[in-house]
Amino acid sequence: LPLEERLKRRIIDGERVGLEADLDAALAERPALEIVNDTLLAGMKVVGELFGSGQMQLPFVLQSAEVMKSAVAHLEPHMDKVEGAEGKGTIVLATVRGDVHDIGKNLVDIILSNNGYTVVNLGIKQPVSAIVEAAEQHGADVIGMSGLLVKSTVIMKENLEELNARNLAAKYPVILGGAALTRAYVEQDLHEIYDGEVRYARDAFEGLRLMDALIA
Ligand code: B1M
Repeated sequence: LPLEERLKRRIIDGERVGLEADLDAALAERPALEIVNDTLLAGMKVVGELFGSGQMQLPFVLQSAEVMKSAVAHLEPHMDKVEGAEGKGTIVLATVRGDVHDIGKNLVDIILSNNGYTVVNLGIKQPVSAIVEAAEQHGADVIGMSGLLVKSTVIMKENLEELNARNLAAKYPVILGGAALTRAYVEQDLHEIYDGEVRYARDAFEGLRLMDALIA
């Protein structure tokens, strides 16, 4: 198989042996972020389709996710960093309660960190109380929530209601991302209920553009 195709296959098959050598070969040809976006994410997309249609079982999805994480970790030092842009602002980032998906959230962390933002990454399955505490403790400018399950879209709504109830909505603009969300759900339905700013990020780069806009 050609290199790109082989890398994509490694994600789909959860095959780690030889991964780093292939990534290094790809790095000689293309920037790290392009490898993630065009090749590795394409592999994860196939995994999602296979799993969704019952052709792939959960343990294999987990293996694919692990290989994806190793690949991103290997590529991360090669990603462009905007030097001297530190201290642009702080975001508290979390995968919401009940949800373990964190590959997308961690990509958001990398992109924002590399572009001068301080990211307080709380991890997965975070209750709203932990998110609020961290935001207050770190003087966050923005709260970012990620979640991939349909259930998580409801939790995000509840979390916004909790921020309203604590009178924190005006203080914290919120960025939401994850596969089960739609722009309409966030920018119409959730926008209606939240007393502050709530925005949808389709991918990590839109997350970055939103941070720049919200903090400016
Ligand atoms: Co799960 N899973 N999974 N899974 N999994 C999905 C989400 C699913 C769509 C698969 C499917 O059925 N086709 C489905 C959800 C269906 C639904 O809710 N209707 C599903 C399911 C059902 C489940 C379980 C319930 C399965 C089970 O146990 N029976 C279970 C849930 C456990 C739980 O959360 N309580 C489960 C478990 C797992 C694994 C642990 C095996 C693994 C996760 C490993 C990990 O993350 N550490 C896993 C995986 C890998 C997937 C799929 C295949 C791939 C997700 C992924 O990493 N994509 C996924 C299929 C899919 O999404 N279509 C699926 C790559 C990643 C980069 O994309 O996270 O969307 P994503 O991030 C994007 C954007 O969304 C955006 O930026 C990123 C790209 O730049 N973004 C943000 C995300 N967050 C953002 C935040 C921002 C800004 C942008 O600002 C705050």
